[in-house]
Amino acid sequence: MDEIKVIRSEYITSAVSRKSCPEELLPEIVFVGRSNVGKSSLINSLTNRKALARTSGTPGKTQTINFFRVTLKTPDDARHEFYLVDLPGYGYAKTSKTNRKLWAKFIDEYLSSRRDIKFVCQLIDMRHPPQESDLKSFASLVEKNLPVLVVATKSDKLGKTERQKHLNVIKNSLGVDDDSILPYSSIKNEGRSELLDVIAKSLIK
Ligand SMILES: Nc1nc2c(ncn2[C@@H]2O[C@H](COP(=O)(O)OP(=O)(O)O)[C@@H](O)[C@H]2O)c(=O)[nH]1
Ligand SMILES: [Mg+2]
Repeated sequence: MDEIKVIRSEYITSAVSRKSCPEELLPEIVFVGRSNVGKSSLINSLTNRKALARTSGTPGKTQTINFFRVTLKTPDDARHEFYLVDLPGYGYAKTSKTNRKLWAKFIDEYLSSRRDIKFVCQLIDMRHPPQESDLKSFASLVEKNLPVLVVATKSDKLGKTERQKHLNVIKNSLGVDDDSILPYSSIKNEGRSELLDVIAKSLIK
């Protein structure tokens, strides 16, 4: 079978409040995770772009909800448009409490806003067990009845044995099964075609 191709991707806007989210309603695939988990890198890898989402070594900069419009082509030659939505990274130690509360409120409003969210990718750094903030984020998504795919990032940093061990720790601590977790490496593009597959399926049904 031919693979799913990303035939177009463009930055649309950075929203600072619910009101500044795009008016045009398209299906949305959302990405959430701690600062530095590899979210921007994953977005670039998925869209095959070098710097669609800016990556940086200094975490905590993204305090906006960033919308990218992406067009996929499936093997039947059909085109599917969606927004790839990049939420502000959480868990950044240097951020003030007030700031953190504001982010939480904004994210919460967006996730509860009845936009057409197909599913949320909860990114977890595969090298470490989920942190307190990851568990909180995951629980709040589940509580909102949003379908969640756990994406275990930076898979290239682990050897074969560690990899399985760490995946099991993540699965057990979040209580998800094999179908709801996907190892990903933005450097090797591991997991890319699987993620495109999940996205395409969510857009079709
Ligand atoms: N080895 C490896 N490093 C990664 C991967 N993804 C991201 N990184 C590195 O992790 C750091 C943070 O990545 P970034 O995408 O900016 O994270 P964000 O803050 O979640 O957007 C950068 O130094 C990236 O080069 C990956 O899949 N493998
Ligand atoms: Mg980023």
